[in-house]
Amino acid sequence: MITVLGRRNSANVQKVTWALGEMGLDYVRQDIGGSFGYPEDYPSPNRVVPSIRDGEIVMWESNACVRYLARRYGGGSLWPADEAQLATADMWMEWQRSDVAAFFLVFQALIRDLPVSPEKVAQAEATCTRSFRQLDKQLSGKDYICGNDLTMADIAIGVMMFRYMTLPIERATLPALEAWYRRLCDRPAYRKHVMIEYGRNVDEWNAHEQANAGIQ
Ligand SMILES: N[C@@H](CCC(=O)N[C@@H](CS)C(=O)NCC(=O)O)C(=O)O
Repeated sequence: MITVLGRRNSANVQKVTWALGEMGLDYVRQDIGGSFGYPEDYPSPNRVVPSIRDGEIVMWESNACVRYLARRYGGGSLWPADEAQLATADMWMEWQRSDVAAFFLVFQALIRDLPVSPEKVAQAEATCTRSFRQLDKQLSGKDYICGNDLTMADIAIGVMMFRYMTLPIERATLPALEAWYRRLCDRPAYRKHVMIEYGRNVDEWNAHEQANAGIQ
């Protein structure tokens, strides 16, 4: 049985649970991180979530976990069979790590009271718009990032879209990205694992975190 270590409201944990949901795999999730704290034997030395266990394999770093699960269990679907699509998926997963980090700052500042100046938030919002324009271009004429099917790249980037689309911020008009987001919203596993209410401030955030305890 696969074990996911991490609270349900973490976007990085959601990459893993959504991927497992798409592949129809059973797993057990433990509430760790945030207000739940960390057990002494938590695998990741950085004490961030997620980590996963699958038999002898213990690992962390959300995108590495998604790649591992997709390669082992999602051949031909989340892990594309076509080499060109696989390369594209891998590339966009790296893009997520390097180019979409600004969105985390916007989210943390608006909902979780991260102490940053309004100027820094505005700057990060502009960076997000620039990055999401690049993604909009990639998605133009396609259902998903690599073509007609959902892959691990959609998972790594798509987890952030629910928050991006529902935060009280100004958004540029990005037609292909918006159509992709609607497609994600039609997927039962996305609705279950990613479209989770997060509240409007840090108190509501913490209340939602606790309310999600124990939900797989
Ligand atoms: N590079 C790591 C980042 C993980 C990360 O920053 N996770 C956040 C939640 S999204 C976290 O653990 N925050 C502290 C906590 O929840 O205790 C990954 O992709 O797994």
